[in-house]
Amino acid sequence: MPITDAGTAAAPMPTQATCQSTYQTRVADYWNAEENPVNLELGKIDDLYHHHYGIGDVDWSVLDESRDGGGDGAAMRRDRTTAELHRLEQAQADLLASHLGPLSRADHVFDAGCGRGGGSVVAHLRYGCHTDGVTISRKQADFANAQARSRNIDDKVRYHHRNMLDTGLPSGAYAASWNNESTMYVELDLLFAEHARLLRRGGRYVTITGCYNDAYGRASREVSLINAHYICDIHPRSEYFRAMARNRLVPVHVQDLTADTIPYWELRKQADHLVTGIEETFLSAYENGSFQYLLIAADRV
Ligand code: SAH
Ligand code: GPP
Ligand code: MG
Repeated sequence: MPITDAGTAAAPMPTQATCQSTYQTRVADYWNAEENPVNLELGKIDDLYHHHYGIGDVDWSVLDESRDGGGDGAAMRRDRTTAELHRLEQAQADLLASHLGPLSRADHVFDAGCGRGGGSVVAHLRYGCHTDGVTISRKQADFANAQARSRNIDDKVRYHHRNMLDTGLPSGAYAASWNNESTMYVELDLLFAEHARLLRRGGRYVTITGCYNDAYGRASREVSLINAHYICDIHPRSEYFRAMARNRLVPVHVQDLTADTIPYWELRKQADHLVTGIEETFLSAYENGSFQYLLIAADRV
């Protein structure tokens, strides 16, 4: 089914998430209520709102100002730490986007589990492409569309309140698609079947995700705590490759980002004004080998 220039499908599309389970309603409730400073304060810096973690080396000089001195020093430490965490989250988004291309301005891409929309904006600014983002949270979709309007890119960057397993978007219309930290909310077979339906042959799928390590055994205590914290269900690493193979997605690049994300958590742990309480759990999960931060890029064959 062709997509019109404005990025809308020719056929009627559902206006809200369909076939929503009770679990998915609880997940939507979480994201409709979510207002963590670690997400909003970072996003405010340049209006790129991310709900994922960071990668890369930390500039530890951000902590040089005294934490306890009060006044300007403490404020400067807070602001520099906030900016540094945002820089690392932005580096993660840039890495994912770099694996989507090459793409042209005429191409359409699909952002599955788009959060407050930052990832689609990054892809659009990089490639000039059309984007469709989908989130189970109405509030996030409204927020992201308001951001696109204020940037004057709402003709090409669109967000929908939908279930990513059942998007109603047109088959074979997308040159690339991705999940940035959103695969742990769904059954992978259902998810990859929807990506395979939406992607054209030769299209590119990318995910950055946290998975549990089969070589450790089963899900560790820390993995279970992360699941409880976010109301998600982290999959084992093996399941990604099995489910991709069953759904015409052939991995072309796999990168273990675990070592690259640990510095982000080390800095976040020290950001008293931003911590949510999950920081030590992530660090233990990575350090005891039970949990891995992974990028997988695959071709739709
Ligand atoms: N990819 C974004 C947000 C990740 S947070 C980013 O990198 O910033 C996880 C997102 O998955 C949330 O936006 C949540 O609403 C979404 N999500 C979870 N289950 C979903 C489902 N079944 N359909 C659509 N979105 C879903
Ligand atoms: C989103 O980030 C977190 C998730 C989508 C769930 C779990 C991810 C894993 C890799 C297991 P966020 O930016 O909303 O979280 P926080 O508020 O902690 O920064
Ligand atoms: Mg965050």
